[in-house]
Amino acid sequence: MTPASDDGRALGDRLRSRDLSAAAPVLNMLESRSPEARAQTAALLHAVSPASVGGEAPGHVVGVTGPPGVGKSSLLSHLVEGWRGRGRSVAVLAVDPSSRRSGGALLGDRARIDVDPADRAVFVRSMAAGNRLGGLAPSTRAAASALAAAFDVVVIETVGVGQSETEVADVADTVAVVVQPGSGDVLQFLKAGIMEIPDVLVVTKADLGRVATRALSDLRSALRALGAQDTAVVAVSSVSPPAGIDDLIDALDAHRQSLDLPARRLRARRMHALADFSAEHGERGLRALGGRRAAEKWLAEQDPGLDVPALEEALGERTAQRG
Ligand SMILES: Nc1nc2c(ncn2[C@@H]2O[C@H](COP(=O)(O)OP(=O)(O)O)[C@@H](O)[C@H]2O)c(=O)[nH]1
Ligand SMILES: [Mg+2]
Repeated sequence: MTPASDDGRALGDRLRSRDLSAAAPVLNMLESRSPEARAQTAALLHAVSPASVGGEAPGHVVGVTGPPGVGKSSLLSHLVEGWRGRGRSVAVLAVDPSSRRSGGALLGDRARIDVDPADRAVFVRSMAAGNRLGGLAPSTRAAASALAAAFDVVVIETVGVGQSETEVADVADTVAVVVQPGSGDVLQFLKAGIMEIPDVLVVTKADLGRVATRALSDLRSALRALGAQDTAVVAVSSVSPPAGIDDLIDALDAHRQSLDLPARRLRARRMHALADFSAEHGERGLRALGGRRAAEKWLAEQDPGLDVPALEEALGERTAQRG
């Protein structure tokens, strides 16, 4: 027997009543691979679905992504403090590439996200990465949507830059791409159209001075040339005295305000179901759906009221019909 506190539906109810202490058992359940946990996860996702919550989960899901060493974790320590200063509860899911076989070499001198351990309105968890750089494990998608029922802000920190390398845009309401001053990669990707225009661009290490100022102006002129001059570009420094943190929080909030949240969340649920389906059934499963593009197209035609477990079930039924 599982204790009642580990029951998926009970945990979902706790999140819905904004019981932040549910976060740790929720993550334990989502990361467990037992068959029992799978059924409980479906119950949890149902309990935090819009139909159960009575609308989209209130939290702001923010993706923070960029190459290793750019300063994401250092920045998050300050962002968490800034959000707390505004009275918001924060959960951070740090997707850890060290669990990948080749990941160790990427890490260098990595900072940890530094938070007040006594603050119960802050939850930080490292999670395994998906199969590709920038890829998310199914448990991270589930965790983000579940925790958004309870926390004011849910951050997913991922490593990656460019197009094929990041899945965080499928999950987050707002994606901040973090740029290293003096490295032209994001600029080149934007100009070449390889990378979709992020919701917010962040230039880190503003304390480095001119190289950071240049990165800022180069990005702004590239955005203007692309007709995306409204995209916020914010410079921050995570060394004392920290700078730009409030501006960044304001920029993230402004994006959230301007967003069609139900549309973005609906897409996130469909992509989540497809990701879970392909994690379970692999390439063969996708082929049985006629390929990824066809599956996405079909999902886009389904009832917007379906939650993730229902969408997964529908995908399974579709392979059975086609097969
Ligand atoms: N000068 C300077 N160094 C920074 C800043 N932010 C981070 N760093 C350093 O950059 C390195 C990588 O930072 P980290 O936060 O681990 O980057 P992540 O891999 O993107 O999470 C560490 O040595 C940090 O001390 C900053 O604002 N200014
Ligand atoms: Mg980091």
